[in-house]
Amino acid sequence: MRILLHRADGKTEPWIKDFAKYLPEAEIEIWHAGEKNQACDYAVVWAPPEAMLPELSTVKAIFVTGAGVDALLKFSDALPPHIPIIRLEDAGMAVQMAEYVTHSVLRYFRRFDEYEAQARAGTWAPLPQHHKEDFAVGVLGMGVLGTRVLAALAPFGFPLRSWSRTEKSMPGVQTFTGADGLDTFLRGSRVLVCMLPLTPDTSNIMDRTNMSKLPAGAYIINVARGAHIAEPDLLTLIKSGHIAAATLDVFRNEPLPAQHPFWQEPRITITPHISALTLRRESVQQIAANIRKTEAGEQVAGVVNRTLGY
Ligand code: NDP
Ligand code: OXD
Repeated sequence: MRILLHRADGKTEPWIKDFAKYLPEAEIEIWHAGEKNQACDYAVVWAPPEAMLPELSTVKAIFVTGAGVDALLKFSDALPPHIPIIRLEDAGMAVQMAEYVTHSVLRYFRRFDEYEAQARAGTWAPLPQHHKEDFAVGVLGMGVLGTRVLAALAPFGFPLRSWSRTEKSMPGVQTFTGADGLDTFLRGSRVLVCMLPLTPDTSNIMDRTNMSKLPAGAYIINVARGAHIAEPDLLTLIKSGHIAAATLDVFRNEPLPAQHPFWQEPRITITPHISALTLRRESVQQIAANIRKTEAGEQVAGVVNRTLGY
């Protein structure tokens, strides 16, 4: 069995070693632009270059080394529809998301962002505490990662809400769906956490109209994709005070360009797309298990619905 691997960073050796450990029967072929590759059974990619599409169109399945598949699905029209695209489910990312989002919610709830600014200014001034009942946390997207984040937040006693495409049920979480549900969901969410996949339906979902529905003094945490947020609208609403602060891990253009106004806005906390890193060993183990299942004709989890875009 032959697997075609593409890594944009060129660091393929550790992946080859892990595949040798978890799928020793596989030979790994590294994709290089302009070179003739041997025919492969499977491909393992994250954000493949367009030039790789001919090779991606002949494999039995394409495995994506991430939870989001937007960087591959932008080429969906060029990829034969019968080839399954299989994403990572959790593979060590869910607990990282739980850490990141819990940290961010607690930082705002306990006003540590304001205390950090005070400390820089040499100011000693205890602030009034926020109240949990005024601090509902709303999670957009209740999938593999969103559900884990809600579970991590549950012990702290925040009112919890979620919004998804299909109906969900989770003890202690008020769930919403659809366009009508979104309106009610937003109006009651003091902290809005975005954990949606990027699809035509979710692009720009956090625009001026929707962010204006959040209660005054709301907080935004975006750990999904930059294109979920209309960036100029967020700046306007932060400057007006309607949005108190935002923590952003993802951006339309990454790395965030040096001239981007977000860098100058102290109420925006920026991290470089690290909220849940792809863990190589866990990823290779999951992909290897899924390849074995595919070879055995069994169903695998994580198959992307190309019509829905996730
Ligand atoms: P899942 O597919 O498991 O969950 C997606 C959730 O979004 C589901 O609950 C789904 O609803 C909901 N959803 C999708 N479309 C809509 C819609 N139109 N309206 C309402 N709800 C919708 O994905 P994961 O939880 O595994 O990952 C989520 C995203 O997180 C990824 O797509 C990726 O972009 C991002 N991510 C970011 C990382 C980072 O480091 N910043 C790392 C990993 C992931 P339903 O359940 O009804 O289908
Ligand atoms: C992912 C990511 O989607 O790392 O897995 O962004």
